[in-house]
Amino acid sequence: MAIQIPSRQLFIDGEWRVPALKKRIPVINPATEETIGDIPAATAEDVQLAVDAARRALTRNKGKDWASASGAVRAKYLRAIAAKITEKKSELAKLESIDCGKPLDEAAWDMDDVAGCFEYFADLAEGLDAKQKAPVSLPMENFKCYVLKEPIGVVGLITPWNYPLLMATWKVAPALAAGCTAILKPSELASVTCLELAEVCREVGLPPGVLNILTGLGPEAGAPLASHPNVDKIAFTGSTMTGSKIMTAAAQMVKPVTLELGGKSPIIVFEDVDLDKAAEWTIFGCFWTNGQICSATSRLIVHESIAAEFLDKLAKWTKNIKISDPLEEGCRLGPVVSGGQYEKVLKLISTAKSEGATIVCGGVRPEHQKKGFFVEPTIITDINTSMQIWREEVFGPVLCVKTFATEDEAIELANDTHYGLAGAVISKDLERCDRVSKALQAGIVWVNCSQPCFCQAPWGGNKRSGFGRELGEWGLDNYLSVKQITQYVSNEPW
Ligand code: TXE
Repeated sequence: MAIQIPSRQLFIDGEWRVPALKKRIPVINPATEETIGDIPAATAEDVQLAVDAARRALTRNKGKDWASASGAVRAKYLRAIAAKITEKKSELAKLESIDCGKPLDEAAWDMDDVAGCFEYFADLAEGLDAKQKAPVSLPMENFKCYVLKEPIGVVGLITPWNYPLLMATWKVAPALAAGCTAILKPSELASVTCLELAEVCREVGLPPGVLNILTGLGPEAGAPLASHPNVDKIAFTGSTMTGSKIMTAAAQMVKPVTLELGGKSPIIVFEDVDLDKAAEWTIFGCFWTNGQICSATSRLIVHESIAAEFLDKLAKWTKNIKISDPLEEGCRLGPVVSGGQYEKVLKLISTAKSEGATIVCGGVRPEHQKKGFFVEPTIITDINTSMQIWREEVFGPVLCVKTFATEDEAIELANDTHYGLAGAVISKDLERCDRVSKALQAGIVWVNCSQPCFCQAPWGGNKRSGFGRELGEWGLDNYLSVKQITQYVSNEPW
């Protein structure tokens, strides 16, 4: 019998609640196509209950609410959550793996990152106490001014399926650290570990209503959250199209949003590189998590003098990537997340082929995988820059290759996209790396590597990849509102 996931309900006001319409969504293991359980489907009525609970938790009895608790108190809960995640790491990793198709090792690393992120924002929550009442120097001596950083309020957090628990944590941890209360709406394609986060919150005794978790479909659960008048801010990671809808809904209420959207990031490989090292980063940067990373460096721009040799090496190594059930030892590439995503990836590849591109390797389902949404890692050449495969986010294991002759040409190719999330430059010449880093239109640039991510450093993009920065101090600021308090101190009569 297939492994089953725990049966859970919606998490509202510190309790499990059956969804108002009693609907549930089946959960499919993408490696086997078997149904392994189901998750509750929230609708507008459940959103209302969750928003009310979050508002009560924010403003409950004076002094006992989440917003005015000290950063040190909030940090205690965040650390307790981190400790529980670590305790349950192998169970959570396995659930993540069967829910979204991620190799088990990678899912386990994600759980370490989740715990690390809660710990990191616990530190920042403690630090906030000391930063309150920061003085502002004014040019008139009979006025004194200081600044308070206050939680924005009740926040809606809408997250995707590629790093289900980690992407939720990138939002939940800073929001709670800042003193906000939250409603998390994970992706209907991978919600299982987010429901386990609810169980963790219950176990550590997080006050009711501080974090509410509503699983469900985007239009039915996400949309009413984004447009709710009593939600003070929305943070979203997902597609550019849905991000635009969320921004439109938020605009009706003049509600702040942060948007982390799609990408089509370049990796520029110059002629002076160590080919082995450059190949390792190119493969990792595009095929890690099956290419289902918003920052995947999926457009390889390689110097024409090394292109043939480099491509040979890439193709040879790519063919050796172990594709298997993600729970199998040594798996490096599992299935993509769903049947829909599988169809999307294969269709983009076949369109590219029909437009004259060459498939160097991959492009099909692996022969040995009879079931599951598997796609072989794919390298494509003979591309022109107007092709869909070059311009659109694939969100699958597909690397597109173009060559360049000069540095200016490489930069022009790299920046010729609506997206602006990330980019990588590989060269031994660090001055050149510096020039190119500055010239790339992206929120994140990696030099001689691709994809390393640290919760201390800002994360986010430009152009249609969204705006706002998550992680680090910038991530905390997303959930804080700045208030100036200015006092007239003269003894002179009015
Ligand atoms: O994304 P959606 P999907 C890209 C990637 C992928 C494509 C489609 O190219 O192939 O998007 O994936 C919620 N109001 N990325 O359909 O729709 C939804 O329930 C409010 C890149 O999964 O953006 C989920 O929780 N919420 C990306 C979340 O939005 C709505 C990661 C993301 O789903 C909603 C994921 C609505 N009207 C996909 N409609 C990245 N940047 O990392 C949907 N949602």
